[in-house]
Amino acid sequence: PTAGNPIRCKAAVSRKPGEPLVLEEILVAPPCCHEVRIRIICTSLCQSDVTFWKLKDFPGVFPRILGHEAIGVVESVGEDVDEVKEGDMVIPIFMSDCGDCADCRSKKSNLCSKLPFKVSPWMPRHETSRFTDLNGEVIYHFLSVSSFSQYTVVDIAHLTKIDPSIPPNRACLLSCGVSTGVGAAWRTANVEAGSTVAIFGLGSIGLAVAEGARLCGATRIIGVDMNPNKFEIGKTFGVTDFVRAGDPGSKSVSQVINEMTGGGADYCFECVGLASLVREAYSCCRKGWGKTIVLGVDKPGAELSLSSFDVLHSGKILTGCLFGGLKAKSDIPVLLKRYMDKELQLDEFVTHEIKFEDINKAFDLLAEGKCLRCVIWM
Ligand code: CXF
Ligand code: ZN
Repeated sequence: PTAGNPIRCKAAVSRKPGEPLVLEEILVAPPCCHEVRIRIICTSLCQSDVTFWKLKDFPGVFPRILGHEAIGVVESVGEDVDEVKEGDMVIPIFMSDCGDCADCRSKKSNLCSKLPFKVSPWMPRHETSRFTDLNGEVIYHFLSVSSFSQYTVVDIAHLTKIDPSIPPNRACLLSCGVSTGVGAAWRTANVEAGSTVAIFGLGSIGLAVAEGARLCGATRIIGVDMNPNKFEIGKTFGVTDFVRAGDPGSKSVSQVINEMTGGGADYCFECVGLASLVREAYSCCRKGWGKTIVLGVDKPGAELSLSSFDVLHSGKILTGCLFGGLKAKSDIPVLLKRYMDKELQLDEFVTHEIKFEDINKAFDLLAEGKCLRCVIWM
């Protein structure tokens, strides 16, 4: 009978920025009201974990438990939780879907205003921690998920219940990266059949955008990357053309794409996290109707520069999205079904699978650019 009591389990604790995670025993408190304690089955490493692991000052809270792309089983629920019960399979998401604020009720937004997205060290609703180490010291949360622990506590607004028949090492990809990319093409851009798409950066997010664009029926999918080897893997996800960035040649990437497409791509996606690339994407987006979508995360404070005159007579749209603009509770089950129906590819994203004990290896693999998704089994 674990319900109602603290659980002692293993977690990979990030004690100092940029230093290897420390596998240690911790205590996980029972869930408070509107919260759920889950046993993580598997988790995978997303670039945002690495970004925040390395950041020295903002928001410098240590020790903390990173990880936000995962799948788990409900161990126990707090008061006022009736959406899930013990034994249910759930996916945690860093974005909330409360279901009753103005944003959640609108079809047009996935930016919940009841528990708005922030990089907080606490549980989202009660602003306290559920983790302590064996010396009684508080361990902080990350993105409302903290999945690098055998048990974690997640607010019900950040959980989506799923059909347990999907293999966990595939379902966990829908928790962040793949959903973000596919969602950006599907929900945010609303790519139509026959469109031309340009994707800046062919990491997991860019490839997931390609996958989403392919499912939407895009006929031309142009991948842009500094690494020419990315074209091969890109083809698996529907990339039809490749432009190498950073070539010392005379033309900029946007010039090349403008020429290739006779005036720009219908949809451009920035998936690297460089403000300068957003400008590049915007300038090879078709005048009159082109849409540029920002997915990449640049350094806090990074600014965009665009000519006001160019924007004035462009007729283009520039926007960004979190989690691809998806509403977690209603859209994840749709993606999951498309995987089960063999339409959406997930297997191809999983390049590595490792044991929890080896979690630091996942950081090395991602840094070396050798992996798309590394699934970590708890
Ligand atoms: C990101 C989205 C942008 C801010 C940091 C977290 N989400 C998931 O990887
Ligand atoms: Zn992520």
